[in-house]
Amino acid sequence: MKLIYAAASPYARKARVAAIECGASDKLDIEAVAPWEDPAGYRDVNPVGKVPALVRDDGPPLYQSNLVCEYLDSQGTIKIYPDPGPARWTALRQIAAADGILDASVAERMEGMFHEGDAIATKFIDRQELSVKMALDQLEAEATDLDGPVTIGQVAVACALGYRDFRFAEVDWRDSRPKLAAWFAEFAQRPSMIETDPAA
Ligand SMILES: N[C@@H](CCC(=O)N[C@@H](CS)C(=O)NCC(=O)O)C(=O)O
Repeated sequence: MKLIYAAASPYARKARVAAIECGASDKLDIEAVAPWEDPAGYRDVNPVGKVPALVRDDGPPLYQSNLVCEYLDSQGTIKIYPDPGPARWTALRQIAAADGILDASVAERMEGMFHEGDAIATKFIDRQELSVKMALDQLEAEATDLDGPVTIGQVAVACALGYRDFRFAEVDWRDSRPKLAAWFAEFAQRPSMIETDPAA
């Protein structure tokens, strides 16, 4: 199977980290694309033109990072999606917060890329930053839920925090969130995170 990704994409990073953590990376080829350039044929793989996408050996391609991650988990040797029960809801809630941070951060970045000067909608940007702040505050309040064996929830949160550091380094998130900062400092040292670091 083949994972189609872009090195700077935090959603694709989530899939790459998940593949490594669940032990599926041996079965995985990876191919970098530039989604914004609409590579020829890519919309046959992912009609909405985004990364990541997964070309499977046993079925049609999968796209949308959480779907890709869940399939990778089914192909791996170590389960990172907890079984049904409270731990699974905790992990899925962490994904919701992490994806919320990413969706708001990417939308904010797009606003800056596609508009200039007075055309930039500051009200829109402020709203995205509020979403990021509130989701980070939730993760800080629930930081003990991030302890324990690696789950997809931890992977998603780490990739969201990594994206903030990568694209929004000037906006400090650590000072008022010491537990989240300490957790991330440790998680960021995992080989899966180092190998997929967009800044490397
Ligand atoms: N919800 C999607 C978001 C993926 C996404 O937005 N990827 C960006 C890169 S960070 C992309 O490919 N953008 C190209 C586009 O929007 O056309 C997922 O989880 O896979």
